[in-house]
Amino acid sequence: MTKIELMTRFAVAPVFALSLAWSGYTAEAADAGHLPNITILATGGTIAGTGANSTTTVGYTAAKVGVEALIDAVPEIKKVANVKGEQIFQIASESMTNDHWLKLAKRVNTLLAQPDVDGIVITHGTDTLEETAYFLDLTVKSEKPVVMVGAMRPSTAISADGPVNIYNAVVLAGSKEAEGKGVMIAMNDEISAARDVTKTNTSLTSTFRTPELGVIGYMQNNAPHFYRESLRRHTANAEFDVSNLDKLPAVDIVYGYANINPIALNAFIGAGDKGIVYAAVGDGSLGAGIKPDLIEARKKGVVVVRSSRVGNGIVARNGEANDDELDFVVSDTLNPQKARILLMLALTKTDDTKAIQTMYYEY
Ligand code: DAS
Repeated sequence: MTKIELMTRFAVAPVFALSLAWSGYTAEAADAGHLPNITILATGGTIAGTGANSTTTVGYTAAKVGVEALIDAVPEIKKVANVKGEQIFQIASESMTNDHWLKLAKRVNTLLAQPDVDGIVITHGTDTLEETAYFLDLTVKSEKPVVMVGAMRPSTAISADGPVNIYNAVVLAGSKEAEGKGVMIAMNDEISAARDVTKTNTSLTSTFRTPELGVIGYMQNNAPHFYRESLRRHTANAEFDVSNLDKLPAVDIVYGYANINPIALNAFIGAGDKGIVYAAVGDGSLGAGIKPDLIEARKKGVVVVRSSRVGNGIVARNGEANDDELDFVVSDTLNPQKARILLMLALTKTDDTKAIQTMYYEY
């Protein structure tokens, strides 16, 4: 065992065992004869990160600890599920790409098609966790639970949040109540829906929030407690099939701000983008410095989606711009990074803006 793994096991197991004692964990609670079969797909991130010492919570190295060490650091997992680990990637999630997403979605669908797999947990960096979660929410072809989990403190830190997050994610993925809820995020004892959750703080363990629409439930005392679910289409009820896709249409995001200029937009158009998401100010407002170029982009056949940098609320169709006349699409409540994901997948099906607009109201 490497020094890192020793540190990892040493640093997290006692803390985690203590926290389980507090949560009233009883090994007998799980009926050993009927444990769910859960596969953990590890992709890297802080949850697999290591720091120079136990007080290092920034400036550590992400994506260092392997999936088996993550599982070994939480021995209680094996009392609530039959767990298998796969190291599908080992990257910090700021480096996640469309290619990673396609590979991950295909692997998830292959595993969930197996009768001996009851659910999947994906350990992932927090920086793009919400994006991967939403991509899977639109491309997983199963009702079985898929739960994403990360950590804001490296595995070597005092009170690392990864172990209890992984434990809760495995319990959630193995629970009947989690079926049909879409891709979920289980962190900080909360259960969030992939469509609406977003990272709201650079360093707090409570960073994943759904500011106005709220969490869908809590993890407490080794069980999920649900209070609502998303009304939007997802997973088995989604129309997108990536099984035969090797790449996704080029879609980029242009960020809106005072004194905006069209240089970045026109560079994307010149590079051949099929779609643009404009992260506009306010309710999707188009400043004089960008509107003509967005109109020109549409005339060249690029699908233009008005989203908002504000982060919450509906971008109203025909509100701040005449979308009917300009043939633009609005993102509804999807933030720009998620609006990009839906537009990429929409463009694998159609370039008809009326059909694409309908997708933003259904997903
Ligand atoms: N760099 C971050 C990432 O991999 C670390 C983390 O928060 O997981 O997303």
